[in-house]
Amino acid sequence: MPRGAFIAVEGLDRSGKTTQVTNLETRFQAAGIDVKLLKFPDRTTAIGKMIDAYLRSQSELDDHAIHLLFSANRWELATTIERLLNEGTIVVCDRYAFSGVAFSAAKGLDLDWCRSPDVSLPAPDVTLFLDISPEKARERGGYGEERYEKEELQRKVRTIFSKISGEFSAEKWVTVDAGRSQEDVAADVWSFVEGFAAGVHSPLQRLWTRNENERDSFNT
Ligand code: Z5A
Ligand code: MG
Repeated sequence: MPRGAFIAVEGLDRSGKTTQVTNLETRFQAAGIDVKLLKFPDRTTAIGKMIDAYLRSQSELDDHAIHLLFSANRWELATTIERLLNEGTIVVCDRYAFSGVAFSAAKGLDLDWCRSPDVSLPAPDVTLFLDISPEKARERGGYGEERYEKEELQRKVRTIFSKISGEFSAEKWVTVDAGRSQEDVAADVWSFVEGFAAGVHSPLQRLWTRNENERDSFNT
């Protein structure tokens, strides 16, 4: 029996990730396919509550410490992700480890150091990167109140996402122009993932390890 596909959706602030993952969930469900939507940070866990307080500027943490908490927040769901995939459920993630690396590196931390705590997490079969210019994002109501919602940081984050994307093959990292209408973006997103509806026959890979099909793997 094929396993479920692991689909990550990444992107800048206001790029429409939550809108698009919700739409994907609806489309897979309508097709009678088991799907589970996850969101990182998962603010419901004990670690997630610490992250939430930090993002709302209700607590202060060293940049390395908050980075490790974001990673731990993924690790606490790693076995759940693996179990769901093995049961044949499609897992769709709203942000994943690439956000972790991009935001912390944009703050000035070493890129390879940023990757290390996430090495060997379940690797997405495909990552859809919703790309939007800060100008377009601003048209969507501007940035909010949270710590990272500032244009200068978002520009740096976009540059680092672009660097990360260069490490993956075109099948594994798909950049979608998210500055268009919700319907146009949704049509593109669906065209890239509908092939995964039937499941995946290859084994689940591990993020940033030798067995992951990357052009320029962290460990090689
Ligand atoms: N972070 C980190 O540092 N390290 C990590 O490891 C992880 C995350 C996982 C919180 O993330 C912060 O955590 C984030 C990165 C950091 N900081 N920043 N920036 P979050 O995921 O919880 O953030 P969020 O609150 O969900 O916001 P968001 O992700 O930026 O929004 P979005 O999901 O991309 O967009 P949306 O909610 O779908 O849409 C935004 C608005 O635009 C909304 O009014 C929509 O109706 C509208 N919209 C959506 N699509 C369109 C189109 N196509 N046209 C016009 N309007 C649209
Ligand atoms: Mg969101």
